[in-house]
Amino acid sequence: MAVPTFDQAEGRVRPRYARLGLLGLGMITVALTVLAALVVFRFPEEAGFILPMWFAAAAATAVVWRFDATWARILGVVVALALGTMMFWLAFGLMHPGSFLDFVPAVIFVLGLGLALFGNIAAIVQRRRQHLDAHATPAEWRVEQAAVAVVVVAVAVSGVMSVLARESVDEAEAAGATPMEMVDFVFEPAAVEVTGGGQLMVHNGDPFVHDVAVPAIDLDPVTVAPGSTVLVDVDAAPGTYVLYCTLHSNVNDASPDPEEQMVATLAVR
Ligand SMILES: [Cu+2]
Repeated sequence: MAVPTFDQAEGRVRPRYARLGLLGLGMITVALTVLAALVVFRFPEEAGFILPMWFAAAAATAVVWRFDATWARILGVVVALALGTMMFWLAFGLMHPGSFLDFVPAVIFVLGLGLALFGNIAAIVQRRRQHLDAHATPAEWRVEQAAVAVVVVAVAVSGVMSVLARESVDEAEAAGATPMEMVDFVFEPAAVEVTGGGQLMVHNGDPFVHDVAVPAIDLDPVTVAPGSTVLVDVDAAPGTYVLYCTLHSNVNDASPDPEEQMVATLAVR
């Protein structure tokens, strides 16, 4: 004979997995809060895109938490699916553990998305089958603990890797190299000149990872971690080539617009 819980006393019994669905929505909100804070301070012109996403996540989390009903969970699933579609590019951050602000929000977002969809859908099904349980099951606890553990490990590993991934170039090495800056998702200057066999010295002033690639001369992407400076060898015949950040532009675009994409022109003399 189970002791009635507070919820049962109020006539509401929570389906299994409902906690996981709520945790998932909460994680999505946390990931978007980090991103929204960063965007508002560093890239205010992009705030019009991120703030509605953040608001949708926060509102869905609050509604599911407050109403704990099937209609609220359906709303939670719809919002999670919409955010997963609009923000799918966040998942690319999983490939860059050496860039804290790319990697950690990606881990929290992807994990949260999975839990939000699974938990809320399972809870809706449980409610229909009248399989109710006011207490979290041991399986639910384990999933919750595992999710928290994954986030803690991601923060620790990515934190250490981000510090270790920072590269710099000393003055002697930099002699003769053409400097180039990556800041606010733009190459500065947008046109650089290098002598064949010379070097570019590229600094990343953004809190996100960028890379440098020139497919036309078989220069594969060179990753530049946040705050890092790297030297890039330019070994090519004289000519003018398009230089890309492959993470923030489309290398298959024959004549990319520098306003739209993270590209620059490389002239080799
Ligand atoms: Cu980039």
